[in-house]
Amino acid sequence: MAPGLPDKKKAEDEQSSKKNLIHLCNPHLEQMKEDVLYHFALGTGTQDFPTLFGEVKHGMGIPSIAIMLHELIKLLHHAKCSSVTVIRIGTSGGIGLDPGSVVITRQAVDATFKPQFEQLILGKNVIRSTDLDEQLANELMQCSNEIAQFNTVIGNTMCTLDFYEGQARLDGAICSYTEGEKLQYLKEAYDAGVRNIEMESSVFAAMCKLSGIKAAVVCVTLLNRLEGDQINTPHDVLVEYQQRPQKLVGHFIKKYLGKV
Ligand code: R2B
Ligand code: URA
Repeated sequence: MAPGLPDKKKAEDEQSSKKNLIHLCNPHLEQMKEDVLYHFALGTGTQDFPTLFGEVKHGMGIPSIAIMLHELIKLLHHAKCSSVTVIRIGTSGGIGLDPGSVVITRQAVDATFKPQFEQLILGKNVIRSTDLDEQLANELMQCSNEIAQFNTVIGNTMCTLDFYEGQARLDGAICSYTEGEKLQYLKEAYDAGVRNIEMESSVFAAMCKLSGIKAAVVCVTLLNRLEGDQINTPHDVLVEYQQRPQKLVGHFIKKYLGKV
């Protein structure tokens, strides 16, 4: 519990953090001193689970966001929402930018730098456009200029199917190319206008376009991929970086609602 907070606030905080925890439908577990996860060779008595796994994040990449978007788009339709704008915010690896820079996506491109999203549907390759709303991107850039707290650029975003070989990293479990080949590829990406790499923007752009939803992508870069692959920036710095897209989009929403 946070010290120094009034009792009501403490209780609310405790309740809201409990709400987000995984609920186990088994009252017996609470009575056990230790829980041994036999097949994982782990035990709560011998390992510190929150330290080991507390920061694990599930639900990354195209399949996860596509499933979510199918249902979100249907929800918006059933609710008869109109003139909807959707903005994806998140993290990415930058190319040729100082870490912490924010990229507003001009075009979401695939690993061959084409502004398209390819998907196998009924066994056939279907190619969909990943165009985003240019005016919205410019309005977001204007918001970043207004808050003037971090470097922001408009650039292409490469969307990949994998974090390691798919993003030309040298530190995956498998690597089939040299450092020189990696750097050549990233430089080609840069020359094609790519300023950051992430794993959701292409299907996001394609699905929003097909559904007539105005869309934008705003991602902070956690590292400069021309300088390395590992994300070893201190945790508190990463937390601050991750707030940048939220700050920018928060400003945009307030402006849109006439509150600034
Ligand atoms: C950016 O960061 C995640 C991978 O670390 C992925 O969800 C993405 O697009
Ligand atoms: N997310 C990615 O997809 N790649 C990075 O390098 C960093 C975050």
